[in-house]
Amino acid sequence: MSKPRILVTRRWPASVEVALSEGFDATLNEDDVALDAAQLREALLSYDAVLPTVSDRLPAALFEGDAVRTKILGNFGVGFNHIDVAAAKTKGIVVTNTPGVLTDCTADIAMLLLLSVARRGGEGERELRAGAWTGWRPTHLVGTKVTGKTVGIIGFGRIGKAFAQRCHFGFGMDVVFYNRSVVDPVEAARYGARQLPTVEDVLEVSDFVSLHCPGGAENRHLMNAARLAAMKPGAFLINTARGDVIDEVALIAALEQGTIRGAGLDVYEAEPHVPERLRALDNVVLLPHLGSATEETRTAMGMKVVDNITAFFAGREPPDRVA
Ligand code: 8YV
Repeated sequence: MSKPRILVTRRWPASVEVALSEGFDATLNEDDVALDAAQLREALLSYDAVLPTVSDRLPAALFEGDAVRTKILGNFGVGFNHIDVAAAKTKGIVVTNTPGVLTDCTADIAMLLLLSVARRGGEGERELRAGAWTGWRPTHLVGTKVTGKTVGIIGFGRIGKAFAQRCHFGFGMDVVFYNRSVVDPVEAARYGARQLPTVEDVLEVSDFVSLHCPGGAENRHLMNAARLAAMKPGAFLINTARGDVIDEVALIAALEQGTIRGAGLDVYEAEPHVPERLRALDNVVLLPHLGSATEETRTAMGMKVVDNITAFFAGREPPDRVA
């Protein structure tokens, strides 16, 4: 029997590409340039499996028509708001993701952003590299102490919990969170955290707010102008979730006007576009979507995709089918 034809839309860790090429009739994207809508549509017509990443937009329109050949989308990543899962489902296409393996590294990046923005690490690095550091002085780049402060987490899933653990047990912070379902207080206490009933309750008491909820329609612009205004004066916002969870235009205004003190961002509304007004601000630390970017994690993510499509084509239930 011939091997399933699969398309890997970007370059993946070498060991994973080897595994894919051994198990499947795999086409690799040698150039590593993001595919456009026409190429993705063509891929759905000609491959049994397409393995997309967050840089591949798969809206409902791409699934329309009768000739779709793809049976599974093995997404490289835990977030899948770039795929219209409902539209895929109407074509009988299974969608899988890679939960669990990127939890620690994404929580680490959130911590890195929190520390960098609080302690003005980005500003300091830029100043030094520009040759503008004039020497030590008591008032130079004075930031905000982290220990003893309150951090508010929006979304208490795997990554939210791992971040809570770091904040509470590693950095002596008080941790509160909002989650759409109720979390057993004993479970929450294991991560040093306490649930509050609403997002507003969290914003009211938090010196730092960190977003760990999914992107997509349900949380689009959860942090809008009103919620940014409801943050404590002098508070910081951290986002390692998805860009669309924040109204970026409202965020820029809040940062420019000093409604909030700073932001640490790893994700943006229209990646890789990052608005110039945001890039011009000193009180932000901006990373290019690095949440899961470690050798260990990217390899583990890839191997999870291999497991998912292997199970699927062997007639078994893929371990990470998304609902
Ligand atoms: C991934 C992420 O690297 O898994 C996710 O949801 O945000 C990233 O860490 C990216 O999505 C690659 O597809």
